[in-house]
Amino acid sequence: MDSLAAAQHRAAAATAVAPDDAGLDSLDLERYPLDRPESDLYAGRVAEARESLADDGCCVLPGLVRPAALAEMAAETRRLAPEAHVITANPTVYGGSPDESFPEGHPRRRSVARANGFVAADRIGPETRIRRLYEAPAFRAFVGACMGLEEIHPYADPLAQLVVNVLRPGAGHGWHFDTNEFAVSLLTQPPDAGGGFEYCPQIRSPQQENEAAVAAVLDGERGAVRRLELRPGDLQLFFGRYSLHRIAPVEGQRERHTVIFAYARRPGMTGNPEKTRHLFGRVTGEHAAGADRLRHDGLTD
Ligand SMILES: O=C(O)CCC(=O)C(=O)O
Ligand SMILES: [Fe+2]
Repeated sequence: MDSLAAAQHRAAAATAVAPDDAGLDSLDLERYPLDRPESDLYAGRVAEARESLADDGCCVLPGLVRPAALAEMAAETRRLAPEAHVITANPTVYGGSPDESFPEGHPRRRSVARANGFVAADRIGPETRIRRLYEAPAFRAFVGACMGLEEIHPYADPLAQLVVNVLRPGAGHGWHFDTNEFAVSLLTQPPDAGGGFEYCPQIRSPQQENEAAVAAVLDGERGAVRRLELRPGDLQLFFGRYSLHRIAPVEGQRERHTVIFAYARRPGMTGNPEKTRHLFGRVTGEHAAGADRLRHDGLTD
């Protein structure tokens, strides 16, 4: 091969996207070169995300999804939204039923209003842009790198690993912790008003539940609360297992739709059966088989 042909060959090899990574076609790869992990720009994006996560427990990647792909994703979430299972019970911030054996005011004794609906992962087909992006190894590798981890895994829960969160007018999604360590959200349809994301960065840790601080937030204390206005197409990364968070009630006529891409540090973990039944109205064989016991910390779900 002469040197020009060799250079062209190298350039083509460097930009060729592996078939598994076809879902990267939804992203603005000029701005976020997920197809070029060796590039300086990639390293810069990862460094920015890590800084923001360390500082704040949350990070936003503005405009990661291309506008044309976002329009198709929004059409997908609108089509799927009627399949959402709307939550009616009000669990604790940990997802279980309130437990009267805890003292008055303790977060395990208090229920929190939730009225969101989830479209489960098994309703989201392989042809959708949202599923294709979730499945792309290069997307997962980038999310892991931003989180400061060598390797992350798809959350093995067959219902909760990829969901559309649907908030109808008037509905909010009360204070809670997620079971999986980190979540990535993409707003596909903003409401007319309301529906803001609020969070308390790393209010608990694997070593410390910090229930007194959680109770204070439930009592209306705002000192630890931060607020974020997401725009459609921005990707938000945060530590949902450690950062208490909620979505304020949606105002106006339009539903709020987000896609939640869920990841875990280790393979095989699923939600517990009680929480799963509550969130999705059903469980699967994996839940019944007890995969939820694969916890790597002693925290309450
Ligand atoms: O819809 C969002 O922005 C986040 C929802 C959320 O916290 C969750 O689904 O656990
Ligand atoms: Fe959450």
